[in-house]
Amino acid sequence: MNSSSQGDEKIGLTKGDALVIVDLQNDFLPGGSLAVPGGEQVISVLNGYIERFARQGLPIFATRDWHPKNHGSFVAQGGPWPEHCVAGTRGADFAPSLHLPISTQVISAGIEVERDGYSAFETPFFQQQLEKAGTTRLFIGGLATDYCVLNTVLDALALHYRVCLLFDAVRAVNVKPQDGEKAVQEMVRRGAKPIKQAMIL
Ligand code: VGL
Ligand code: ZN
Repeated sequence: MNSSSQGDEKIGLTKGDALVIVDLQNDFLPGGSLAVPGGEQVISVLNGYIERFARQGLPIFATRDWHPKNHGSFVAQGGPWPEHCVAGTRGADFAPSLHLPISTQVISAGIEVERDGYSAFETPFFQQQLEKAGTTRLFIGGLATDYCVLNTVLDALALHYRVCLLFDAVRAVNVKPQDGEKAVQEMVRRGAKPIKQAMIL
């Protein structure tokens, strides 16, 4: 994706918009057990988006990976990942430098042993809260591009939400080097609009 494909188009935030920050948790950041390369770089960008949504009184959601100690995705259970984001541990806490307002609605995912929880929509509570807030357009960024961001965005599109992908505020695990790029391509192909902060009025 080059910058010209995002153009100089501007986007005004309006009623029905909501910000969704995916899994900005210590374990996905440097020093964490499943650190996403460059993950720390999205924090200041997300703080900028948070400020704009908060200023307009628009809802802000923060999802979190919130696993039981014996989660099926962990190596000890034969899964692909090191132990990460165990509910209640420091690694599962939101990044301290992420300035989440007190009104932020927290959505926990991956709480069942046998389910990956890669999409916040696996938690029915998420969609309920979106409907309650009259949300029609989601601005989604966070970690990781090729797992939780990808799955949350694809579910949102399947449920007919409009989706703006915060292209400047996502980073990929890249188990294979192109995974992040492919994930972005798939999200865009399915209808997500890649945006960057400067486009927001
Ligand atoms: C995630 C790998 C394992 C994510 C969660 O938040 O993208 N990735 N669990
Ligand atoms: Zn996980």
